Amino acid sequence: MSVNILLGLQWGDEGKGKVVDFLAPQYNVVARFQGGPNAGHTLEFDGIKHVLHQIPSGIFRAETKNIIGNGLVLDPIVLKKEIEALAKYNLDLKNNLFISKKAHIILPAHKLLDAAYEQAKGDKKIGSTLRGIGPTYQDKTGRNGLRIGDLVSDNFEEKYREHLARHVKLLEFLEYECDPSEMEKEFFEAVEYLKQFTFVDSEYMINASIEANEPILAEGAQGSLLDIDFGSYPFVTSSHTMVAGACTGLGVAPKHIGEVYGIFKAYCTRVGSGPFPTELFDEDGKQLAKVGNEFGATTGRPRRCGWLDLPALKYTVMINGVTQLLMMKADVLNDFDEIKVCTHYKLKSGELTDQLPYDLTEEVAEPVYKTFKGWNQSLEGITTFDALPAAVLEYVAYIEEETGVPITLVSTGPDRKQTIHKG
Ligand code: 2SA
Ligand code: MG
Repeated sequence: MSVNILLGLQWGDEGKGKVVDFLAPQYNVVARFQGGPNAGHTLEFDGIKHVLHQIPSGIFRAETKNIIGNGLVLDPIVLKKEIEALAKYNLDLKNNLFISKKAHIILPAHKLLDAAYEQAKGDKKIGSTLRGIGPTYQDKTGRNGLRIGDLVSDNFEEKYREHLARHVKLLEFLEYECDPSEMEKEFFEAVEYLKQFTFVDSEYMINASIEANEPILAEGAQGSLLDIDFGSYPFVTSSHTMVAGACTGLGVAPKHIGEVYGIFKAYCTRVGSGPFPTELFDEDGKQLAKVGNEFGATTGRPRRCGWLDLPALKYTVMINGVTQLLMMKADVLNDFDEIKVCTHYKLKSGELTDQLPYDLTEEVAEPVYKTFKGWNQSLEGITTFDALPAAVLEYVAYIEEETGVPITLVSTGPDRKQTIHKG
């Protein structure tokens, strides 16, 4: 059995949490492969709204094994809170949550370093969620990190102090005034708390599941345009948010990859700094933000909004080998008389292109739009593609033709039930 991968094709917040939850019944295993507490996956069902950060979105299905892969960076303090917030649902986390021993630990000082680096950037801030993601991945690739497997070693505290000494020097160098010991008590309490859960060699676990023909879903966080290599660098996150990240973040060979579900919003949003060619500053932008309730699920920050960007979508479809497209939040466009899609960029050189230039900010003069007639009606109660208004179908068909990939799911609201799926 192969591993199907679900990932965001824009700047995150495409609605991945909802889709994984919707697809989860088909899978025995749901695994996260990158990112950490910077992610916010919102699930809504039976009138409950729940946000997950580091725990895979299959957690609400009792029969699903949920794996936190080696590619993540984990904050014990946040994870403890996340687990405690799930207590009211009577889930059996000791039996269906598995944490890779090779996942790296976000230490209290990593969060301070995140803030220190951002402060040092002045007006070039990348708009980090300040969850310690960058500094922890930096320590990982710099071969200085601490991993979940280290938590159970007798000298964990000693190792912690060695890292702290190095981080304190860095903080001093960055002239960032803080007291890293402030979070220490909470950190060590969380570390003790986590020891009751199952730490695994997740690469063996997942390959055993492949061998046993169990259906597996790998759940991406953030989006491909925030990928450390292919995103709008340096305004990116520090992990591989693209399909290859699932191979390195779980220990799955490329030959085992099956379907690649690419999730995108019917428009675009971005939180944090960085180029966003189709960003709207007018009433349309305000309407998208308001109707779409566009606020970060982790930090509550308002998201920037704009029209769908096809050059960017085609790019992320390409680098991920997307086999099915899933279009989210179509209902947010319900009340627009006209809907626009950016088909090309006009470059400052005067040239038209449908490819992503090296530097969007420096090279793009303006987006070139194609205008569609809006559907001007509610999509409430529609359960099949055939029943969708003609204008929605036209929009869907155009995106399919441009990307060369079928749209197999259209979401018309946050609830599990508001999902139109092609069989
Ligand atoms: P970081 O935290 O250092 O990895 O941030 C680097 C850039 O990546 C962006 N980023 C995100 N963009 C959208 N959604 C994210 N997750 C949360 C959510 C965001 C929130 O799901 O709602 O609540 O604010 C996420 N995480 C990282 C970030 O904005 C920086 O541009
Ligand atoms: Mg999110």
